[in-house]
This record gives sequence, C-alpha cells and structure tokens, in this order.
Amino acid sequence: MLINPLTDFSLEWHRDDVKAEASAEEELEKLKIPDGGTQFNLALCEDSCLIVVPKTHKRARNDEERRITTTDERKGVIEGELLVELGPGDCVFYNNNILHRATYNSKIKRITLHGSYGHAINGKARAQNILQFGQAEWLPRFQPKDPNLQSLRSHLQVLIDENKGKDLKYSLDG
Ligand SMILES: O=C(O)CCC(=O)C(=O)O
Ligand SMILES: [Fe+2]
Repeated sequence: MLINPLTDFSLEWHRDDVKAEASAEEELEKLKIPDGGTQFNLALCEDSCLIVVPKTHKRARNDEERRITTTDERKGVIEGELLVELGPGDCVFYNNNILHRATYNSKIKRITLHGSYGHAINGKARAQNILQFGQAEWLPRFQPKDPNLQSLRSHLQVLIDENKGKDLKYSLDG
C-alpha cells in the first residue's frame, strides 16, 4: 500500500533494479531481464505522485538523462516526462525499470495498492527485486480461497523458501 507521508518529500529519478552508475551496456543487459515483472499502482483515491519517462524501460539513457540522473539534478525535469494522474479506481501497469521518480504531498491523501506480477522463470533475479525489503512475513496470514490467488501465493512461497537465509542485497544504493 502506498500512502502519503507525514512530511513532503520526493524521490530522485531511478530504475528500480538498475543502478544510476551503470554503463549503457550494463543498463541494456539489465533491461533485457524482466525480473520486476509487471508492477501496478491501483489508486483508491486521486493519486498524482508518479512521474515516468515513457518507453525508457526499453532503452539506455541518452546523454542528457544520464547527466540528470547522476548529478545534483537527480530531481530535475527530463524531456518527455509524464505525470501519471490516476482517479479513484484507475490502475497503471508498468515495468519498474522505466525511468521514474515521485513527489509526495503530506496534505493530499494517498491510498494506492501497489504490487507486481512476475514469472517464476525469472525467479532468481525477481527474488532480489521483490524480497529485498523483507520476505513477505504477511504471507502465512494470506489464505485465499480463489484458485488463481492460491497459485500466486504458492509460487511466492517457493521463491521465499529458495531464498531463505540468503543475503539478497539491495538493488540500489542509498
Ligand atoms: O510512489 C510511487 O508511485 C513510486 C515509488 C517508487 O518508485 C519506489 O518505491 O521505487
Ligand atoms: Fe521506483
């Protein structure tokens, strides 16, 4: 769940699983692996926090984007950036390696469901992407009756079991 913070702040431009210092070659290699699956933001009330640069999940940064994302201007304007404006019930699906940032206003209520669907075939790479901040401690309490949800649940359990006790390391620094 994404909610508004107690104080205003904003995130710098980033890709969720490619470090800003990566060379163009490294960046393209990483972008080939769909390890983040398909991420979504499903807004329950109005949400205008996320900013993306369309189509950048398919290409390396150009010189200007590289300059902005690796200098003091990490929150600067990037040509072609798009503010994702969601109304209640709107859902946006995206690749979490698209170049993106976000701004958060403490006074504007945000309640947005946030998750991702991925394929077990990318399990090893996906494990770090989705388990780096904690290994879904809530999963035992999630007891769905729906067979599709049961299947999603059991695949996530396999991923957790395979990575139990491993230091998955964070995708990004800082
Ligand atoms: O708040 C959002 O919509 C995006 C958050 C984000 O980019 C992140 O946590 O990596
Ligand atoms: Fe992100």
